[in-house]
Amino acid sequence: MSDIKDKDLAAFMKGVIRRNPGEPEFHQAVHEVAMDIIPYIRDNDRIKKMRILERMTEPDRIISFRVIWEDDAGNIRVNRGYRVQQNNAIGPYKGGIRFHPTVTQSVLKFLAFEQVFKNSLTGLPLGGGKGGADFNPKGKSDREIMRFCQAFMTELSKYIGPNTDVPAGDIGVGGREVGYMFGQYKRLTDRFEGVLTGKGIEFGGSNIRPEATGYGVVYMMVDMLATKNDTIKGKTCAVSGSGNVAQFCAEKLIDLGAKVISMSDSGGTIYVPDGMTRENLDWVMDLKNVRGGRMSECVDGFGAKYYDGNRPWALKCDLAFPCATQNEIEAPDARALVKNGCMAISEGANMPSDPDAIDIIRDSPIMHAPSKAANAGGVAVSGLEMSQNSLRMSWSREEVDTHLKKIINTIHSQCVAKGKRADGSVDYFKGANIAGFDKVANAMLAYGAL
Ligand code: NDP
Ligand code: 2IT
Repeated sequence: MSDIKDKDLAAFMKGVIRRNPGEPEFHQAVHEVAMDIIPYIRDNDRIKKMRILERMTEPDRIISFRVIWEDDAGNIRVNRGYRVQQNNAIGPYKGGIRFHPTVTQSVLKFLAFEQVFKNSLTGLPLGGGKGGADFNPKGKSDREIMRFCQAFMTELSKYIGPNTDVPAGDIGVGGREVGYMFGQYKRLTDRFEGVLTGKGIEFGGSNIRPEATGYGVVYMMVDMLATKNDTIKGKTCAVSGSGNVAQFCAEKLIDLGAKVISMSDSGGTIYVPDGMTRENLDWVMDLKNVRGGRMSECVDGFGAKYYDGNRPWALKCDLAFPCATQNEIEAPDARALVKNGCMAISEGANMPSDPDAIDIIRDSPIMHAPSKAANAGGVAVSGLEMSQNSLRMSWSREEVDTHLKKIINTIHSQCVAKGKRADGSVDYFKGANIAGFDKVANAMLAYGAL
């Protein structure tokens, strides 16, 4: 970041890097926001005097704890758990839990920081947080997963609550893990309350929550294409990932008549030139959610082509949906997307495009919805799950889906309102950053200086 031209931005980033050494993902996420916000607040003396942006980059607190559990062979295992409570200016801390061996404090801080802006964009009263552990769920038995989740919650339960901090799922944490964690919270506290979202439908979960992130990513694309009087139908779509977000992104695309030509996991990518059928997707869902298999098995499963390397971005596509993990679109990937005439990208994963890729895409005609806008459907329906828990009600699939579409549509409108360029095109990154910032900043100002 040594080549930053804006002097205020360079000074600000220098401070962030000094205070948070060795946290490159966090620096990247803050830089991506600050490059839009610093020019935006340049003449706003009140926001500058009250140090709002500086305060937003400092988590309210970070809890880090030891997680001890026993594997099936009777060995004692030690992992590190975290909860980053970033900002609760507009509501209780809210954000997922990630179980993956690459989890570090830096990764969770970037996710928690992003979550603050995302949650603000939803229009719901949700602050931002994120948690997780460096636990690798791959190859673990169901009982090992259960023991880990229980051990993790034994400590986490001290810091969360329905009006304090409400975790949910993320990479490596789905309905099963949320169930184990909710069960342990209930056991420890004797309280049945909306302390986690993404719960099973039988114990306070919301309809459409499993689908919400993936569906929302596609609804954002629908709204972007509508600005060009275009639709999804018949478009060739490259999807990465094969987990929760990728699966329901692919499902909605197939429902809307698009051609899904790829999915991937950390081992490799499947290529289906004529587009996946609903049956192919069901096969993948069973492979990933029930059998715990690898995408390479799709070759025998339904005749997919397969190549090593977990990125589909060199495949010619009209629309791209990164739904795996951070920094999965780098400069060469971005160049390939531009060269192949990709029209638009809707980000399902958090921060999937690295800074060089963002620059390349910004200089191209590609419409590019950032994760904090495009994948906000997941946390938005989590917010609706909290509402239903408070009301002791359960809304129908249709009701929740209608809310979800409306929320994404409003996020799209906010991006357009705050991100419109002089030539009429939209900088969705700038729009999302400014719209997300405004609400949190105004709340912080209302609370006064201390
Ligand atoms: P899952 O655990 O269900 O799936 C993750 C997918 O991404 C798998 O296909 C996995 O492959 C792949 N993946 C994970 N880490 C890597 C890596 N380091 N390199 C390559 N591939 C990787 O997670 P989700 O679908 O829930 O999450 C995917 C993304 O969406 C994440 O960025 C998450 O933060 C984001 N997100 C999730 C939301 C949710 O509601 N679940 C909401 C908003 C955003 P493999 O199986 O080989 O590990
Ligand atoms: O990144 C995210 O928005 C999530 N993992 C979902 C968070 C939530 O609280 O539903």
